[in-house]
Amino acid sequence: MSFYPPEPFRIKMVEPIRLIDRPARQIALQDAGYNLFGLHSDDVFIDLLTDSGTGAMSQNQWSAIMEGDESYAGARSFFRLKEAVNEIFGFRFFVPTHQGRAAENILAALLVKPGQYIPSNMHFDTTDANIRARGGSPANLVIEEAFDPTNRHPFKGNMDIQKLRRFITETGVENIPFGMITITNNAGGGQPVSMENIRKVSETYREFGIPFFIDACRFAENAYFIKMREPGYGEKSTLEIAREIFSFADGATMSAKKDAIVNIGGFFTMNDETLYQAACNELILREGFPTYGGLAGRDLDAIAAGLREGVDEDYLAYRLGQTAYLANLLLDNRIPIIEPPGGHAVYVDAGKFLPHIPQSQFPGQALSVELYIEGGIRACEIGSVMFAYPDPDTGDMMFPKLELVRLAIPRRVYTQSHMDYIGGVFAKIAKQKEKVKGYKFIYAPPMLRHFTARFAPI
Ligand code: PM9
Repeated sequence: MSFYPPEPFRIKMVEPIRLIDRPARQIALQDAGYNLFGLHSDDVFIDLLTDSGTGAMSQNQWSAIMEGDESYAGARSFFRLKEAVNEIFGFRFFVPTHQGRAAENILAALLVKPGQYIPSNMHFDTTDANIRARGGSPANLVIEEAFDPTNRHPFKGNMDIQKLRRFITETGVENIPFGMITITNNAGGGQPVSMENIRKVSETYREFGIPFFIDACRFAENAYFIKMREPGYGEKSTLEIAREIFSFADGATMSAKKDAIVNIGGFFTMNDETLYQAACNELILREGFPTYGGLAGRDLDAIAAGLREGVDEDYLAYRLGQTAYLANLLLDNRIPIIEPPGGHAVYVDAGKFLPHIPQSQFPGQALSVELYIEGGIRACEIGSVMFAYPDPDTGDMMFPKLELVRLAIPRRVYTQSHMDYIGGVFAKIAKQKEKVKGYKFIYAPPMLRHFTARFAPI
């Protein structure tokens, strides 16, 4: 029996949810074109689509919201956020943005030229798409262990340093405007990156004079994994570990909707003053004045409070413990998952679970649909719907190595009985999995197609 850590909070406000009946779920799904993003949230019982912007804010955050200063320029809220960002990230400059992808858009708009390459362990879909939208090519150089779901490497988000060196030498430094790393590695199972690896990545980029930016959405979960798993870090605080992580980089993009536990917001932070000035100009053009960046003053205050709560170790122990509990429930039912579980989600290996469905018929999509029909659970496909692209030279479809379904756990939202319910739904599906059928596209946009594509069962 796996351990469920008691929540380090009690519930002061509740939001009703309900399970509509099976025929109603079938109709809702048909109306949504079998795309879970197309469902009305009222028709979803347990929503594991994303951990982004779906967390429950604390009483401190709600009271900080009441203190929001809505001045157009120079708001007190901006300076409070600046202090929190500086305390944790330590870069010289920062601009707020309305969410993470806006920060990525500014970074890509300013630095990526057509034909250039951006290495990372693995880019998430919005980073990948922002680089491609500027004519660049994202390159994923994660260690090979990341592609072996049952390999229990403690830091499966690590970048392969040999691959990185080879990539830089073969591509040419002049074609690499900056390098990145994503912590934790969302596209690869929410897996952490070790401090040793971050340091080596930084040294490699610095040796070649390549600026280094961290996609920091889940930096606090990553820092806590370092504390738990990396020799020499057990006695350090998560805050100290986070500061050390960022000391190796030249800047970071952040979606505050994850580890800052807010419903909207993000920022772009950096050391280079020229880049900061250019970012301010981009921001003014697309987001807003540099002291509010597309957000209300109250949002800035909620982020400032959330950033500090996000590194609280009681919270992080509960957070990662809840994810591990769900992972163990699935393993007990022989559901293949990426092991060990990551921080924010459990990733089911749909390719292995449904071996009778080929990649071209989207096994991850098929399992996501089944979870909704069987139990009103909404999950997110992270497989060929999200990441299969035609090869630019041959036109052949290039499929990702893994077909995953992500059960992302919103922060401070669901309880142990919700986790037990999810385990029960999986157990039912497992008994009749041979009957699950594949899907085909009936509409797919050219980029980020998982958001708006429509499907039909095969
Ligand atoms: N991630 C997620 O669900 C939300 C969009 S996809 C449903 O995992 C990383 C590592 C992310 C990420 C968003 C972003 C973009 C950047 N990097 O959503 O624009 O996981 O705030 O952040 C989502 P925004």
